[in-house]
Amino acid sequence: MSAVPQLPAANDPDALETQEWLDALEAVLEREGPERAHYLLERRVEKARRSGAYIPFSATTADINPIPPHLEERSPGDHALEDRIRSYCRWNAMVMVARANKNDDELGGHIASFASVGTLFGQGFNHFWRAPSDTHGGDLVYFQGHSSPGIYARAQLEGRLSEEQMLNFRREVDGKGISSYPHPWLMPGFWQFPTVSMGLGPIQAIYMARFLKYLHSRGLANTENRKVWCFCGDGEMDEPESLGAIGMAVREKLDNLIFIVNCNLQRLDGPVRGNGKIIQELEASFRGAGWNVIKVIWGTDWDQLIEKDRDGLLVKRMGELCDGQYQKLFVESGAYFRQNFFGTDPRLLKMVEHLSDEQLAKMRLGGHDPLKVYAAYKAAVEHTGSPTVILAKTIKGYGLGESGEGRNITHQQKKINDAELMTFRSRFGIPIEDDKLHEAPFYRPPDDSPEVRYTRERRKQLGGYLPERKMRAPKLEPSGEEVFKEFFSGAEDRKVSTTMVLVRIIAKLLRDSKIGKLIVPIIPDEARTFGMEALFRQVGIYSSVGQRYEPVDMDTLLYYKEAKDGQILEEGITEAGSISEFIAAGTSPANHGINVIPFFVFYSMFGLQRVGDLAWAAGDQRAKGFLCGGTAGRTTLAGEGLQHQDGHSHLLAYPIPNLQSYDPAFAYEIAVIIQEGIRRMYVEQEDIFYSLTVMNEPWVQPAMPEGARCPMPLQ
Ligand SMILES: Cc1ncc(C[n+]2csc(CCOP(=O)(O)OP(=O)(O)O)c2C)c(N)n1
Repeated sequence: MSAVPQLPAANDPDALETQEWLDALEAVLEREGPERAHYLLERRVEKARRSGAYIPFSATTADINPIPPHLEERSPGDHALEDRIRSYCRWNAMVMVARANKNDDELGGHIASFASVGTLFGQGFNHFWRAPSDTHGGDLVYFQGHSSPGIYARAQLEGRLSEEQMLNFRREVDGKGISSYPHPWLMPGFWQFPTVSMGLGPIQAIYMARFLKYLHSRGLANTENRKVWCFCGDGEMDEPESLGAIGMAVREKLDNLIFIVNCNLQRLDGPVRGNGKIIQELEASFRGAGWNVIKVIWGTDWDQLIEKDRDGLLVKRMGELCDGQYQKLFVESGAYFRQNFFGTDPRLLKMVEHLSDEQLAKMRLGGHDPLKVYAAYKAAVEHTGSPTVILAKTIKGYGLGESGEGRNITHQQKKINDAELMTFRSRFGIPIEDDKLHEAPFYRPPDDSPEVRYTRERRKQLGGYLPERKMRAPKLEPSGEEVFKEFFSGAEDRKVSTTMVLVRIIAKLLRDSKIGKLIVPIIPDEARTFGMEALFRQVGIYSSVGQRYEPVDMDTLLYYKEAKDGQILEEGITEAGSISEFIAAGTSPANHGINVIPFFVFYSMFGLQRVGDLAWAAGDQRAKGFLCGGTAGRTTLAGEGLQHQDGHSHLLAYPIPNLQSYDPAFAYEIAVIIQEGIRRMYVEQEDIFYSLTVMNEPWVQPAMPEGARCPMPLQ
């Protein structure tokens, strides 16, 4: 749906003609449907362009939901029951943070973010997110990290977490508490994705979706019906990583990927775009990139008003307000809303004269309306051919009352006074008596209550509880000494660089009958620098569409071979993307039940120094595999300038506790490190990963000295 430019009537030189065109279009819409109308419009635009007319591209649509009410899929759920479940989750999430901070100001935690995203999570849990089961590999959900209290509240309702654990929020000593943020080490059986460093969730989700397609295309796992859902804050979208790979998602047709941006219009300090419109801005970015964009701006209460808005006055008014104005409207009274939103035009005022101020104040936004959210999710999961982003408008601190809802301080709010508890309790109908309120008790209905039974039944239907982290892959069989043997005896007659040695080991591993197919070489456009181009032909470069062209070097032995079952992930010049893919591959044993072994080979300087936070995330996520810094060292390639002078990557690796970092000099050392690494990570299933640097200078490779392999057993 393209936005109709808001031209003042005075700019329309022939209103009658305009009306005729609009009527004709309306008739097509009614009789032949929107596709036909769209086709006719596009043909007209194309013709006009070819005749030389300048027709500017409009990346945004009107400031309303693109799915009209009559095309919304209705949720089959028990709405009243789901309403109560959401309310209990809201209450318990708020209570867990407030209680943790009651006696200790230092504990922190967040209330307002989950308060805004509650309905978006609830519909996912009740109707969409599939857990791994015999018939389904499971969806992968990247939850916004600081909304974790809401996930805990849901888990408590389902009976997965005890009240004692809830009371120990942020005090995870002796396994009796729960961590502030999603963390696969602190809560190993629960969290899959540590998402708190903003921007890293979105880019990792994109590469995870691509990796699922890769696994499927190579026949390693059936991932056809699995989806990746990623929740992001609207403030978070300012991180370069959040938007940095959205083009790739379209190129790769990642229709297994759904982003949900919780547009509560606020970040930590204040509005995300006080003077602008973040939803429209994000729509332009995603639409421009080719994503399927679903805006969930207005709730059902607004449907009738929009329906009656035949001359577009209301939609025009919706479009002209900036986010700072909306933020204020949402926290003010109904009378204020009437006067300041509708009061600019008597015709607008007339539209709402049948509604009381109280009714006006309660008009819901799309992101808080379960029906709208359900319809958007349903449309997203059924969409094919491109990724989907849902831009849901919400209120930060929804339900927190006058002091917390939509205020600039709300992000940091951790304490709730008795009056606020009472307002919250009454607004969401939590069955707690007044005289108990000051204790801020949790509310969990009994196990046999309709609410608890419903949550459990819904999860059963969807394959089980979520999130859940489990080691699903079996232990790998030890691989033979054969691959590594030649490197132990040295090559004294010729000089070889350790970069060449590494490449040779990878090439040999790829040929290994047992584990060859599990090796995943990942390269950000430096294969030729490291002498890896022979692999192009040997195992091919993964491409979701194969190779649609005859490569220019087809007549050479090592031509650039792309294939649907290609094994190399040639990422182009994106270290952030490459390490995200490394993480997707490296977490395969747990997330996909398959032991793939990634080797991410990069220009050493552009490894840990460039993408250190993602390397940290890999450690947090218990990813396995090898990070290989090629052409490292302070003395080599000096002529190329200081940006290739890496002698310090190991210092950067040092703080990551489960990253084993090596700076080998000789071929036999590299062979031992890789053989031992595979054994520890995949045979013993230790949750560690490796980084090693390899050099550019060729030198004589000695044989391994007698006894050097002790005390480490190699098999
Ligand atoms: C890289 C990074 N910088 C800063 C933070 C601290 N931080 C945590 S939440 C937050 C605000 C988030 O705002 P938004 O993304 O809009 O999400 P909301 O809480 O409003 O849903 C900030 C700055 C962080 N977690 N990661």
